[in-house]
Amino acid sequence: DSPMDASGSFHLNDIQFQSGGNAFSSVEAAAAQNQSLLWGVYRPNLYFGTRPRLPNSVMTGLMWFGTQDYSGIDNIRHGCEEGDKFEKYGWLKHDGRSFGVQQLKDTRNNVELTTDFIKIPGGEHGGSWGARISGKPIRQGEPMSISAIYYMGIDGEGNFDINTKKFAPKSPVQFGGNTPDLGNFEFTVEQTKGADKSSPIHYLSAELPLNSVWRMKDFSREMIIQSAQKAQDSGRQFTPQQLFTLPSQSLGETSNLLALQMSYDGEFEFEVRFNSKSSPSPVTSATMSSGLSRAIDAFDKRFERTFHLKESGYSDSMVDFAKATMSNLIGGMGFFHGSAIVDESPTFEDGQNEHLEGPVARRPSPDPQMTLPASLFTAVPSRSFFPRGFYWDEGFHQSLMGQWDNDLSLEVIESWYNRQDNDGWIQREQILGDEARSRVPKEFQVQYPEHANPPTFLQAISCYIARLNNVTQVYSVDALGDSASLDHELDVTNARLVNRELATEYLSNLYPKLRTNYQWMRRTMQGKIREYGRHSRSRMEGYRWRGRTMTHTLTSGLDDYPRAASPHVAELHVDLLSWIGFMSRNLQDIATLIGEEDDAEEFEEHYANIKANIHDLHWNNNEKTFCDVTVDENEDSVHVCHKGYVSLFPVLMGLVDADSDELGHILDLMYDPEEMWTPYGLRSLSAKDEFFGTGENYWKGPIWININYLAVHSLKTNYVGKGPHQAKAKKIYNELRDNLIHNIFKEYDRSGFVWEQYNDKTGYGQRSHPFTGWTSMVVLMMQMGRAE
Ligand code: 6A9
Repeated sequence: DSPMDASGSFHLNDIQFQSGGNAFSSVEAAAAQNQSLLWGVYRPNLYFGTRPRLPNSVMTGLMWFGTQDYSGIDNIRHGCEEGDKFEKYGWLKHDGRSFGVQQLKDTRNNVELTTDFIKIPGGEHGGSWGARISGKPIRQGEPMSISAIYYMGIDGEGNFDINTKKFAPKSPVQFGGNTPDLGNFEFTVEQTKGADKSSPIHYLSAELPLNSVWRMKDFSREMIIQSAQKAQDSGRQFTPQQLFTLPSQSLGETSNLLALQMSYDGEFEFEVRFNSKSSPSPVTSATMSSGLSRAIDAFDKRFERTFHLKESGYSDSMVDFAKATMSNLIGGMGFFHGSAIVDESPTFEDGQNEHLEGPVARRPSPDPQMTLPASLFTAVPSRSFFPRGFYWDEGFHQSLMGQWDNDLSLEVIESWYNRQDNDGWIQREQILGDEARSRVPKEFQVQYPEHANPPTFLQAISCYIARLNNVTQVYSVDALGDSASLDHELDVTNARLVNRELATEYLSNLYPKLRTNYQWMRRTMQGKIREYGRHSRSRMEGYRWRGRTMTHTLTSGLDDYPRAASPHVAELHVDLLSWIGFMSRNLQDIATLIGEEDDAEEFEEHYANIKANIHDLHWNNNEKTFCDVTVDENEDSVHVCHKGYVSLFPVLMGLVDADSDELGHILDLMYDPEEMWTPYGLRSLSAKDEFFGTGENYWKGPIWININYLAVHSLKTNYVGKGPHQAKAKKIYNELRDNLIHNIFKEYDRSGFVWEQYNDKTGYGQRSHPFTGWTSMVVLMMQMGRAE
């Protein structure tokens, strides 16, 4: 018997799991997660850097600069910067747990770098790992002179065993160390190509205070300039390579930092190996090589098994594009730790000062404070421009990542909900610690506890539930023999997918937080509804984004999208009501799953009321679209209609019935080239809107992939094959999906990157890059397939 009931929801307790399925106990599962996710390239703001998922511990990183002339020192490569003008960079393959392969083309320095990362599990401290860094000329025949610095530091308790009095590094450089949380370990740095025994290795050893390893670029540069000045004082002539070197000295009696500098003319390769002493299986050059080739092979097979792209007829280059896009999202995961800045001072009551703009003006006495340090494990929208966690971006990221590695994604989701305060608020932008803060202009640093952001994590969680549902079907059909051949063996990536107890435990632990967050949204974003629709029972369901200024509603995520001409407390936002309806429905599913029947009933009622109010409050029958609401001079409710993404939300969230007239009109709006349709995806604002393409033109025309993904996803799940508009829905689904995939791929091919948004006239990628945040939803769209 299928555990699904007629409505399509199912109960975890009814699921028959395959015996011999994942037999992890909950403690074992948690330990396995911690072990396999302890180490990573969790410093995504850097071109290459490693750290464990521990607050004050070992951090390593790579820097390099060109020595073909004397200006290279002013352009040390370290943090991902668009100004470095690489023609391409990013993880081509990365599985999130065991390995990654990255390629970087530093055009100005004529060097193509490869950074391979491989972990060798074993022991009690997250195992060992190795990095292999290699470089070769991009343009053969032209000179390539590179000075590379690799640094290893401890940002907290612990020491390196380096004899600071007489340290004379020679490849392989080997030294031990220890920290309270990693125990004893050993680092080895070995030059494997492009150097011989006589090649000098310059170094710097130091005893650094807490919270300074992240400043290594500035620190190294300063030391190099100092020693260059000394050298020049001697009156002799030096090549840039001879001149710009670390001073080869130790600052301090003991060491918690070692930087090694190796210089090359032409091809090179070196390895950095970290051996955990508790592990019986050491990482060596040979185990790295064999581990890497095994991991790459497994990755390719698993990618096809997960997404079936080759099988669906995609070319090799498109499959490689999909791999690189997902890998840079996963290789862009970070572990962040530190204080944020929050202003919890009271705001004016609604009704007072109702025309005041923005969070600062709304506070009689602003009081920004540093919070206690906290941690977050998350992917980031863009390694170069926004290398930190963003709430609504992350829900998209996890819809894809969960498909690849279920339990990794659940770790990230849990990490975010651990950032929720008792009221139910989660900071929209997670700027944790000085390193993260150093990338954010002052005026954007403060977070305000009345600021929300779209609840996309519920999308990620609903994807998890869909996967559970799928596994259930696989395991509950009679053909158990067949399902056994599927890869649901004891596997750390899907323990909480194939094991009923673990899934129940996870969702039951998460659920109270989801509910608190939902209640917080409903309470604090509550709107003032002036006119009740015909469904008086639904009068409460109307909402308004806080944190609005005349020109921006950052909290909505659609920053400069046009809203009512001036902010007003009687405004109602149709995208927000849709999001809250989306929450009600998803929470109902989750509550049902874990047996919270009463709650489920309550959510169901909210949902029905919201659906009614979407229509009653927000549908404009003259414009044939959904609109925001505000009041006019006479305080009468009026619609504010700017056709574009905001108008689509009720359809994006599946709140509009397949057989409604409204759906037909919204589909027409999408498909009209004079409004939203382009050959590259749906533009954010109708070309007919008075504000189209004006001002900052961020969400006033350009094409964004997150919203396009929601459109494609909703068309497929809610409207294709249903009701009187199904032919139109299918046509739009197929064409839109094709347009998006082909343009994003074409632009990747042309420019080397995926982008933050795409130009609605040319299809060109624009703004931040690489932006493998929600633009990576393209992989899910590839997987979705055509509707026949
Ligand atoms: C500015 C500038 C070096 C804007 O992808 C993250 C967010 C989205 O959540 C949002 O919907 N992006 C979108 O409208 C980028 C936000 C960057 C804000 C910080 C700092 C950096 O200067």
